[in-house]
Order: sequence, then structure tokens, then C-alpha cells
Amino acid sequence: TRGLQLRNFSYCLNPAVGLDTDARDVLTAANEFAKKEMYPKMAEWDKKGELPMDVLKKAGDMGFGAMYCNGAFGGSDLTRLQASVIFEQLSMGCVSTAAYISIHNMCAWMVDTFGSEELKGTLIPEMAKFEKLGSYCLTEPDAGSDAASIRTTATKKGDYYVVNGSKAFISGAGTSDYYFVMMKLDGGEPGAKGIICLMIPKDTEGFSFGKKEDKLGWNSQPTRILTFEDVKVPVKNQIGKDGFGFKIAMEGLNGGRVNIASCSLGAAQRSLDLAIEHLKYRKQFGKTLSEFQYNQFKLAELATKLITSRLIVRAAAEQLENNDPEKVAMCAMAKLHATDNCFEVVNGALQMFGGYGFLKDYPIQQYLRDIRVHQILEGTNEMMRLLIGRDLLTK
Ligand code: FAD
Ligand code: 2MC
Repeated sequence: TRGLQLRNFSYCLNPAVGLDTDARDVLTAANEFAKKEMYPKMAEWDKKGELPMDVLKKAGDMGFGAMYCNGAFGGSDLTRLQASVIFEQLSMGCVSTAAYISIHNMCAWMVDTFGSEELKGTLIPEMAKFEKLGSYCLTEPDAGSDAASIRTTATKKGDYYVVNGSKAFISGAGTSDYYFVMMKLDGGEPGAKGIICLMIPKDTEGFSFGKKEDKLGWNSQPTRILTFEDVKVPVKNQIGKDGFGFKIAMEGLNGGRVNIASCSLGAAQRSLDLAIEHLKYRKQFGKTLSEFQYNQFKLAELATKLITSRLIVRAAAEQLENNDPEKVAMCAMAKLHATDNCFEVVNGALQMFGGYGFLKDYPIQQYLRDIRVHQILEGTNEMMRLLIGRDLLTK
């Protein structure tokens, strides 16, 4: 676990640079947790393909289950910047597990911000401790990037909605307890304004799961299709008002995008730390690889990509915290920049390991496999360009 140690001497990649004392304390706690509880198991979880429930419970004890939710309901009251710092550190220990924790936190925040007092009082304390797990359900087989075109439908019948339809690619599906599902309201407005969000518990009649998807990465968390056949959901399980489901989903994703980008930072930091150690140790042509100027320059380029990524992610986290009007474009920019650049950092670090980088005995290939999907999910990086472009052209 050498590379997970925080260096005390001057090191421009030090993730604590620029942070205040509180954020540094949070960083140290998350770093220790990742080093002790996650990194030693990361390869095993990749093979096993199940969420490590014991470690999630310990993460709950650390306050990582509802990080930026209100303390009144059991949340940790952390800032978005502090949460980003935590996700960066946790992903050094296991990207896939850290990323699931980020989705769970996005769900908890949606309840905390838009849910009824009753839902907050019931769900947040359980979710904060990872006693109950959450899944975010927007994508459908025929509606991915064009999320407002979803077809899962809720028909209101007295105190209940009757839900029919399906969701695709749902992280945590089958294991999670609470499903936060976006759907069309029968008879509601067309498009984004006709969408509602319902919390559907796992064991509800008519709610079933598809097979566990076989994936390139993100293997410590299951991904499945969900099917709803005449599922009865009490109206009191609705998060927010009629017509606000899409807005709630998008507001959740602003934070989700910063968090996923933070998970790419951790993978890039760790891969670069490992590559630096390898270059100093491995000899070819009678010299250590670090003595070749090509490698020195390459390291400098990769380090610059990592630092620019971290800076934009932290700036977006602060804008989100302050609810700045630019937050949507800024979160999109942070996700686009950090997930693309950090993938290049990890790929470049893998190259420095030569053939060893390709072996499963070494962790870099897992970081690479795990962060590839960050360029696709929580809105593809093409959709991030769309959001940024709209912001530029409509002001
Ligand atoms: P499509 O929308 O079909 O896009 C295909 C390609 O076309 C992409 O490159 C896209 O950028 C491009 N494209 C589409 N429209 C345009 C356009 N207008 N201009 C230019 N290019 C365009 N979803 C959830 O709701 N909950 C989850 O928990 C969840 N977890 C996931 C976990 C994994 C491992 C994966 C792989 C996906 C997950 N998703 C989840 C779904 C994810 O959000 C979608 O895969 C993603 O939004 C893209 O949708 P799509 O796969 O349907 O691709
Ligand atoms: N934050 C706040 N509001 C937003 C928003 C955001 N990020 N994005 C859109 N909105 C608002 C928008 O302002 C509009 O509100 P209003 O009518 O009040 O002006 C409303 O939502 C409808 O938006 P658009 O008119 O932009 O809708 P359109 O259909 O044209 O495009 C688009 C929306 C492409 C931005 C959206 O569909 C999108 O983000 N697609 C990507 C889907 C996605 O991110 N999926 C991730 C699934 S989760 C996942 O992958 C996990 C791993 C958990």
C-alpha cells in the first residue's frame, strides 16, 4: 500500500494542497480508510462482483453514507468540496466501490433536499449508516442520453401509483433496498415537465431484476435491468412534486458528476504514484527508466493533466455548494475534463509499466478498466459538451 501514503515532503501532486484544516482532516480520515479497508481487497472485489457490505457498513460509521445531507436527519453536513476530497481518496482504495458510494450519496441527497419530512426521517438515518442501500434509476433501454424520453409510466389510483416499464444499467440493482425511479406521469405534460420521482422498495410485488451484467470494470457493484409490472407504490413515496422529477434527477446528477470526476482523480493519482516508483526502480539500457528524459517529460505532462483536473473538480464542487448559476456547466466541464484527462493519466502510467502494466498482478489495469466508464455514465462526455455549449450560447 506504499503509494497510498500521503507524502510529507514537497510533492506537487499532494492532494492536500490548497485545502483548509477541516478538509485536510477529512482527507486524512478517508485516506486511512481507503488504505486499510479497501485497497487490500480491491482485486478480490473485482473478481467477486458483489458489493462489500461489511466495508460499506464501516463507511457508514465514518459518516460516508449521507455526506452532504442535513445533520438533523443523520447526514454528515459536509460540504461538496469535502465530499469530493473523500471520493478522491476512497477511489484510490477501489474506484468501483467509491463510485457506488457516490451514487448512494446522490440518492440520499435527493431525499434530503426534495423528500417529505416523513421520508427524510425514515430513509436518511438508514442510508447514512448503509443499513439500507440506494439506487438511482433514470436510464431505460430506449432512453439513455435523451433522458427526458423515458417511457416507464405511473398511473395514479387514489393513494397509489401503478408503475409499468423498465430501467437499464442500474448500479447496485438487486442488492439495493431503495430505488429512486424517474418516470412519466400518466396524463401529465409531455417531455421533461411530465416526469415524477418515486422511491420503490426492493421487495415490492411486480418489481423484478434482470441478470447481472458482465462488465469491463465497476465490478464490485452489480448492474441490472429493472422491470415493473403493475407495481403499486404509495403516493407518500413520491420525492418532490408532480412535474419536478426530471429537475430532481438533474440536480442530483450535478453533484454526481463532480463525485464521479473525483473518483477518476483518485485512480489517476494512485496510478501516477505507482508509475513514479516503478520508473525509479526499473532499469533498462543500464539506467533507471526515470533517467530517460522522455519519461520525465511524460510524467510532467501526466501530472499537469491530473492537477488541472483536480482544480476544475474542486472549483465545480465550490460552485455547487454556493448554488452558483454557472454550476450546471461547471459540473459538466469538470466531469468532461477530469474523466477524459484522468483516463489518459492512468493509460500513460500503465504504459510506463511496460508489459507488467497489463498483468492483473498489478493494480493499474483495474484503475484503467474502472474509470473508462466515467466517460460514459452520469451523462456521456458528449452530453457534457452539449450542456456547456448551451450555457455558452444562450447567455
Ligand atoms: P446512447 O444515449 O445511446 O449514446 C450512444 C453514443 O451516442 C454516446 O457516445 C453518446 O454520447 C452519443 N450521443 C447520443 N446523443 C448524441 C447527440 N445528441 N450528439 C452527439 N452524440 C450523441 N443509468 C442510471 O440511470 N442509473 C445507474 O445507476 C446507471 N449506472 C450505470 C452503470 C454502468 C456500468 C453503465 C455502463 C451505465 C450506467 N447507467 C446508469 C447508464 C448511463 O447513464 C448511460 O449508459 C449513459 O447515459 C448513455 O446512455 P446510452 O448507454 O443509452 O447511450
Ligand atoms: N441541472 C439542473 N437542471 C437541469 C440540468 C442540470 N444538470 N439539466 C437540465 N436541466 C433542466 C433544464 O434547465 C430544463 O429546465 P427548465 O424547463 O426549467 O428550463 C429541464 O431540466 C429540461 O432540460 P432540457 O430542456 O435541457 O432537456 P433536454 O431533453 O433537451 O436535454 C439533457 C436534457 C440532454 C441535458 C439530459 O437529458 C441529460 O442530462 N442527459 C444525460 C442523461 C444522464 O446524465 N444520465 C445519467 C444516468 S445516471 C448514471 O449514469 C449513474 C451511473 C448513476
